[in-house]
Amino acid sequence: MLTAALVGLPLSGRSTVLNLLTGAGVEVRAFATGRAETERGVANVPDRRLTYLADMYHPRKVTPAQLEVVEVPGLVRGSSEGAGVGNRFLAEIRTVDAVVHVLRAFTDARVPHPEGRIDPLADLETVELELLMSDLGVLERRLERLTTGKRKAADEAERRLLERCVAALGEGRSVRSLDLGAEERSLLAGFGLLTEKPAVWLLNVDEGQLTGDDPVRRRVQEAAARAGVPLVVLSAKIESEIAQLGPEERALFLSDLGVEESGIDRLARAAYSALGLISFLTAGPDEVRAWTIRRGATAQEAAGRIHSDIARGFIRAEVVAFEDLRAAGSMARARELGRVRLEGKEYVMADGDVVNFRFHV
Ligand SMILES: Nc1nc2c(ncn2[C@@H]2O[C@H](COP(=O)(O)OP(=O)(O)O)[C@@H](O)[C@H]2O)c(=O)[nH]1
Ligand SMILES: [Mg+2]
Repeated sequence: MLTAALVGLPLSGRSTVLNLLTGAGVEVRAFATGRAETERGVANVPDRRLTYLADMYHPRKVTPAQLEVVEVPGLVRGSSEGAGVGNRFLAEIRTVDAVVHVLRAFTDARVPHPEGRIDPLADLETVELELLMSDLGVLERRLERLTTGKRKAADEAERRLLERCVAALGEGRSVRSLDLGAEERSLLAGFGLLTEKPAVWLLNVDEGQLTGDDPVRRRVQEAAARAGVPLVVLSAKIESEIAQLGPEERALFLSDLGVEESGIDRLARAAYSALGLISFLTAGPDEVRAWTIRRGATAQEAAGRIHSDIARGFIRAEVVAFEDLRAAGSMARARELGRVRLEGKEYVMADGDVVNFRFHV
């Protein structure tokens, strides 16, 4: 299962968001206490296609896609140089697959901001600088080894690549922003560079900042568009209230806010998508289920997600796009309309493909 890390300054709302995503029951505190462990949990990725298929098949079980979420504690200004406990956790972020930057825009006198002012873009810069410095340290140590050791021709390509990365970081640019080929990316993969990981920004706002022309929200939206990073705007406080409601009240509450979906649901899907993941679906009277694959996975790889025997004995995949199935109203009708295709091993799966694999054992 792939992992997304919630990263941010203390008291930005990470624990609140982790609880909302995973129901992990992590303690939420109004003051930064310095006590710090990595908290983790598993989040369901909400998918309305599953609800629709469940209405169609009345299965015994509905299984959504999932991703792991961890809260990275203790990042403050100076962490990469050993301030606070942050340095330890920078190493921990190296193992995750994507980073969610939790940015505080809410104002609350009972929750003191560690830097004494509300400025989400400045907070982002503070945290990104720590990630950048940490990457710089990793690359410089490696470069030193490459230049002082016996110089091998095979190391030359790596050395040039690392120098390019170091130059970018030195100018305050992330490794993500570099235009790298597949070979270069795989050379870098082992370093777990923090600024190379896909990112999502989460702006945690007050209720009043959710709608209308809020200048803070607008500035962050513009910066996200410039950086090409997906942005989710939500109020963790309101999301916590929504989470207490039953399904009907919840729908009413959301329609009062003028939205169809809670911010937390949007966040889960944004992180899933930033991780490069899509879902294919299987449906029957036993189970309706979303299965996670990488974007670009083939039908045979998808079959292997369910069982290695299905991949090995793969004959054909019967595939219908979810939207085609919905338009047809039933699998039988979709078949009559010629919407159900037979695909081979090499077929590249699309998000929302409803699939039945034919295989021999
Ligand atoms: N007013 C307000 N308070 C919030 C919001 N999100 C979190 N908080 C509060 O801020 C404090 C710190 O939240 P927490 O999730 O523990 O932050 P963390 O340190 O980043 O894990 C807690 O008292 C939360 O109740 C919000 O959207 N609005
Ligand atoms: Mg916390």
